[in-house]
Amino acid sequence: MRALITGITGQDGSYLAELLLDQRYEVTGMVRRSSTESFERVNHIKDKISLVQADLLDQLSIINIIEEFRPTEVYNLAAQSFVPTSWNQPVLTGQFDAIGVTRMLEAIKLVDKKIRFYQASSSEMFGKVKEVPQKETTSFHPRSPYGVAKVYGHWITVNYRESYGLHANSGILFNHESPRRGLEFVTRKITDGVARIKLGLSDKLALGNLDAKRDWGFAGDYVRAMWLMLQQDEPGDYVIATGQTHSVEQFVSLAFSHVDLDYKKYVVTDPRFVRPAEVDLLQGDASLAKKNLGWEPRVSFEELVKMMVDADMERLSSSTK
Ligand code: NAP
Ligand code: G4F
Repeated sequence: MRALITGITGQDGSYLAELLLDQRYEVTGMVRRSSTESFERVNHIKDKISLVQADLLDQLSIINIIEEFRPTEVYNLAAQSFVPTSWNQPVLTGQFDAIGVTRMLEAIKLVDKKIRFYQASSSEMFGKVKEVPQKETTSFHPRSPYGVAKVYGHWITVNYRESYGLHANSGILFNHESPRRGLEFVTRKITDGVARIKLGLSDKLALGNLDAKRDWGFAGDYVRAMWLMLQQDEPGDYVIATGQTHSVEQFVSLAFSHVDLDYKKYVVTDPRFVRPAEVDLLQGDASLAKKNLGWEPRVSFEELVKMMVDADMERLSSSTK
């Protein structure tokens, strides 16, 4: 089995590469050209994978990589994934997260229609939610250029499945986190902030809307669901979530209390981190994934928060020694 992962240098790409290597796949990662290479998240496995340059913006580079490597499975994880950036760079976000998906699908259609395809869709598509919890049949109402682009990516995946018979799958993943999460996302910003305050490197943490609620799971659990989707006889769309929702404030409170601190003494709100349109509440229903894929999350919310705080404490303690 040969897998091509776009976005291999990201949080999910690194966990998925580990999982596929364990299953004895040959793994190729698509990376975009940069003047400085930062492959931090995959450094520990770099001898076991191949990294090849191509870009979601460049159709020919995608065709070439698929033609040359001939993957049996393609996981399209690459994206401009930070919601606030999508208001500042809406056109680029659309190019990566919407049209980029069409480029991937066109390349597969051209080179080999038997290649199985995974699209990284998002619970941000539900936006101003129409029902609680959200499932595969819940209609979309995205609230950011990112969410809008992901809706396009989702439907073009469905469309290529229905039009050309591709084994094209859309995983509608709710927020998933880990010690490898980018520092700008709220969970990692909090756990990094907690560790800095505990170690005396900082004395406050500025956040935006503390009332927003998310269904947070562990990234290592969620990449297993991606792989399971591509092992089914029939392609499909699946919500992947824990089914539980917590507010940002609850995450903050648990993270601070894990190192015996009272968050009220350190957290300040800053309007710079408040969004023009908010997604107030996400809570997913993953019963279809449980039934068809046998997928269930293994790491609880409490375990996730503690894992992330502990990892940031360890990283920052060793860097200050
Ligand atoms: P991430 O850590 O931000 O990683 C994004 C990856 O995309 C990076 O490897 C990045 O490469 C790559 N990339 C961006 N633009 C590219 C381009 N033009 N050409 C090639 N590669 C490009 O994101 P993640 O959290 O792992 O998420 C993976 C995917 O799942 C994304 O599509 C995201 O939108 C989606 N998703 C994530 C979540 C979540 O909670 N994490 C939930 C639902 C859906 P560089 O290293 O060069 O920047
Ligand atoms: O961690 P966030 O930036 O993640 P968001 O916007 O939910 O998006 C993430 O999950 C999506 C799946 O639903 C993915 F598709 C997407 O790629 C990304 O991985 O923000 C979570 C919540 C928001 O409601 C935000 O307003 O936290 C709130 N928040 C409050 N203070 C903050 C902050 N978010 C950030 N990033 N920074 C803050 O200071």
